[in-house]
Amino acid sequence: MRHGTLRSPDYRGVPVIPPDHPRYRSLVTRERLAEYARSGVVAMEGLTSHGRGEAFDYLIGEQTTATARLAEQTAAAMLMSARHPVISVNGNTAALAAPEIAALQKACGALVEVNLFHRTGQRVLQIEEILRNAGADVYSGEAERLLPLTHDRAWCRREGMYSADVILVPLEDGDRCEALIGMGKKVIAVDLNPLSRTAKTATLTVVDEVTRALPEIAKACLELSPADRNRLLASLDNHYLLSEAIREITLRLSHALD
Ligand code: PTJ
Repeated sequence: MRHGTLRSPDYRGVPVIPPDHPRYRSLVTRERLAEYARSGVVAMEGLTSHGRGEAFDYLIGEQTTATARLAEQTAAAMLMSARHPVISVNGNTAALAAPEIAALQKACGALVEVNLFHRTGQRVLQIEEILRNAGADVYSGEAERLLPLTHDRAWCRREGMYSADVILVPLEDGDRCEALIGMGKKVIAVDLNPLSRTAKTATLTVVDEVTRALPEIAKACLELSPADRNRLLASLDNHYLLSEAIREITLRLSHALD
């Protein structure tokens, strides 16, 4: 399986999705997720998460909005100013964006750690391998049940997520975000749904598709000056960013049939 390229998975020696299909990119992404679900990397439940994400991506026009770009720059400022930044990766994120995770790690120096809701030892190893094959340096020490959660997202590494001050959590469910905030950490969410519990709980939410968001954050990490970073951090207002994301969606909907 190749990562980061838009190749149609070819089970029988014939391309399943013709490249001239108007929804080629979206269909190939679905095929990729389905294949990863069959191999156990993506949880079956992750397919429904992807469908929800697709629906919200339609609503923002399948593009990075002005508000998302501001959030991406602010995310870069948070990562670059952190003492111990960590990028948390689950099955969906690894399947969709392993090369983008590796590139962001290179740009900001964060530690990359796998953290799963539907956790099995086998899935952790599979996802770590995908990340390593994509060029990421994965932190994979002994995991312990360290986060105040009753489900398996509680498992993390003492020197990793548990000690982090800033954590990037793409495609998250709300519980852990809340727990991390309760532990005094700053959480950056990447979530196409501006109404989700994660989006509302995080310190900063990037309402953008993960494969668009991560390269924008990486680019900003390399480009922002210390003065830019300070300005972005001083004006961080997640309520404003979410209201603007909802306003952009409402505006698009009101002109949808023009
Ligand atoms: O791999 P595991 O076991 O850790 O499980 C991962 C999933 C994704 C199943 C788990 O975290 C989960 O159930 O997540 P939720 O609660 O469905 O939330 C995922 C959020 O990500 C939803 O609000 C979606 O709108 C959003 N989302 C889905 N795909 C994308 C996305 N946001 C950005 N880019 C996407 N491609």
